[in-house]
Order: sequence, then C-alpha cells, then structure tokens
Amino acid sequence: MHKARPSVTRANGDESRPIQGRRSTPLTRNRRIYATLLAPALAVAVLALAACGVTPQTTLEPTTEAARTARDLLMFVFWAMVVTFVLVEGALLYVLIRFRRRSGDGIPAQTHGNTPLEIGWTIAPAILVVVIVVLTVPAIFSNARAAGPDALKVRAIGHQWWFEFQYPDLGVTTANELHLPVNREVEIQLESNDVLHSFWVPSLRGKLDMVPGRENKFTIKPEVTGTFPGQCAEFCGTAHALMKFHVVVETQAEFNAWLQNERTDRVAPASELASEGEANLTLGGCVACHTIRGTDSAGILGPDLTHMGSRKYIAAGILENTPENMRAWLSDPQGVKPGNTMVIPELTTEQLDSLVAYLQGLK
Ligand code: HEC
Ligand SMILES: [Cu+2]
Repeated sequence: MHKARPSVTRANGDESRPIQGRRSTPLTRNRRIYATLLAPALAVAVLALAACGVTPQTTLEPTTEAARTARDLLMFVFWAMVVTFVLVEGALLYVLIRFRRRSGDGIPAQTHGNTPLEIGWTIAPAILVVVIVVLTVPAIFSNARAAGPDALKVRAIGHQWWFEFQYPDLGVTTANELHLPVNREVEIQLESNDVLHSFWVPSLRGKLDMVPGRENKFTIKPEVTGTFPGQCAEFCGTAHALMKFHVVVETQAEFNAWLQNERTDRVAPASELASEGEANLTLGGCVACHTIRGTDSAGILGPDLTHMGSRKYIAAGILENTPENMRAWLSDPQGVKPGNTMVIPELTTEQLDSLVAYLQGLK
C-alpha cells in the first residue's frame, strides 16, 4: 500500500512534490548493464589496439647490454607484481566468500590484531624490496661505467627543438640523425644549448638529461644494425613533442663511407635549378641560421645542412625527407612544426622549386 509522502519545502521556499526515488525501468537497467560491460570492454580494446602496429620506439626490444639490463629488471618487477597481485587478491576473494555473512549468523567473535600476520605482511614486501634493490644497484653501476680508450666519442647537443651531433675526433657535425658503427663502444656526451632536454632512444638505453652547463655521459655498445627512433623526454617548450631523432646503427664499412661523405664540403649543384637554389640561400635568409660547408652559409642557429639530402627525415625526425615534404616544410615551417624557431619570408613557387632541388641534391 502506498503511503502519502510528506511534501518537502526547498531552501528557496518552493513547495513541491517529494523527490521521486530512482526507479529501475527495464530501459535504464539495460543501459546500466551495457555501461558496466562496455567500460571494461573498451579498456581491453584500447589496450589491445595499443599493442598493434609497428612500435619500434620500445624498451622491450633492447639492442645493447644497458637496455637489456633495464628490460630484465622491468620484467622481474612486473612478474613479481603479478604474483603479489594474484596472491593478495586471491586471499581477499577467499576470505570474502568463505567467511561471508550467512542468514542466521549473529555477531562474530571480535578479535583485534594478529601478531604473526602483521609481522608476515611487513617482512614479505620488505624482502621483495631488498631483492629489487640487490638487482638494481649493480645495474645502475654497470650502466654508468666509463668508456674504454677506444670508444667513439660523440657530443649530443639539445636545441629547442632539434638535436645536434658532433664527432669531435672525426671533425664531423650533423643533426637529427646519429650514425654509429655496430659492436663498437661509444661514449655519448650530453649537453644543452638552452633548456633541459632528455636524450632517449629506448632500444639503446634509458633516458638521460641534457642539462645546460653540464656534461652528462654514458657509454653503450650497439649490437644490432638498423634505424632506431629517439625522442626528447623532458618537456622543453612548445615543440617538445616534435623533437625527435634517429640513430642509424650500421656496419663499420657503412659507417666509414658515411663518415667520408660527411667530411666533404657540399656537393656542387648538379642542375641549373639547384644552382638557383644555392643562390636563393641568401635571399631566403637561410645563410643566417644554417651551415652548408662550401658555400657562404655559415649560420649556427639551425641544423647543419651540408648533407641534408642524405638524411632520412626533416625537422628533427618528424617528416620523411621527400621533395613534397621538403616543399611543405619550406612553405610553412610553423604549420608543420608549431613554435619552432625557423622563421623565413614567404617564398615564391620558383624559389621553393629551386631550394627543394638544391637541398635534395646535398647528398
Ligand atoms: C632564423 C633562423 C633560420 C632561418 C633564417 C632558416 N632556418 Fe632552417 N632551420 C632553423 C632551425 C632552428 C631549424 C630546426 C627546426 C626544428 O626542427 O625545430 C631549421 C631546420 C631546417 C631544415 C630541416 C633540417 C633537419 O635536419 O631536419 C631545413 C631543410 C631548413 N631548415 C632549411 C632552411 C632554408 C632552405 C632556409 C632559407 C629559406 C632556412 N632554413 C632558413 C633555423 C632557420
Ligand atoms: Cu623536449
């Protein structure tokens, strides 16, 4: 039987009907069931999709001792967590079901504290933490070991928002594409030209900061040839997310060939169009910011372009180096990479044609 509910008076003085309790109509019930099923299904789908596709920028496929050590530690901690989770949640479920309240149960015997249990669950995680420490500390030291005398030396300098690479003993400067010979120890010295950046090539090693006024170093020995993507991993301003680079690990012979080419001045323009492009370097103001050895271009605000045509990517690893992309970059650098510091006048179609031809020819 229905009882009339008293009417309520709202704070604003409105006298109104009592607030109706939420009824579960078949429709809302279905919705709720869908929602409870949909949320986990979506979460699983997102995770599954995230695992699809080619994701070479991963710590899970290490190609150096240093990266392998980190991956192994990660996997150990991961599985230790899985086992802990299953044990704890399993015990919880067991207790919840086994000792649930049954009809007719009175108030159970009241207990307080259980010394063996308290000691047990304090000691068990402490042991786990000690094991993790014992495994981690040697890994930290081995990752921080100094390079041998034969190591190849590289200076990696972070700029907003691109990477400069110098080989001080070899007289080579390049940008955004670091070449390394396979199976040779290399000591990479990290520096910054402006703000904090972080050098991170997941398949080679964990990240390390590039700090203004400081020289951080690490040593690695790449074991696998290939092109490995890297990324600045410390927020450094507007274009931070577009501050990428690539590491090309190649055979000693390929590396030598690359080196020999890098050491030469730019190749002279091979066509009339390309010659016009070289002339347009002054017109477009490029000379103020870029170095192209063998020409009047000697700026240092932007990447060295002496061998731009041989690089695989444009604008710090974000665009493939094709004539179309080069044209897009020169037509609107701010549109392609918002916030970057390359500022140029608007170029005519002829100027664009000539500059694209010229830059593509700088092998
Ligand atoms: C005010 C300085 C400045 C001027 C002028 C300038 N650039 Fe740049 N340029 C830069 C900077 C800085 C970058 C790096 C942008 C980034 O990736 O964040 C860059 C990047 C580039 C790149 C890509 C290099 C790479 O390794 O990814 C090309 C190609 C290039 N500029 C060509 C030109 C040409 C051609 C001109 C003249 C029309 C020009 N630049 C004028 C500063 C300048
Ligand atoms: Cu950054």
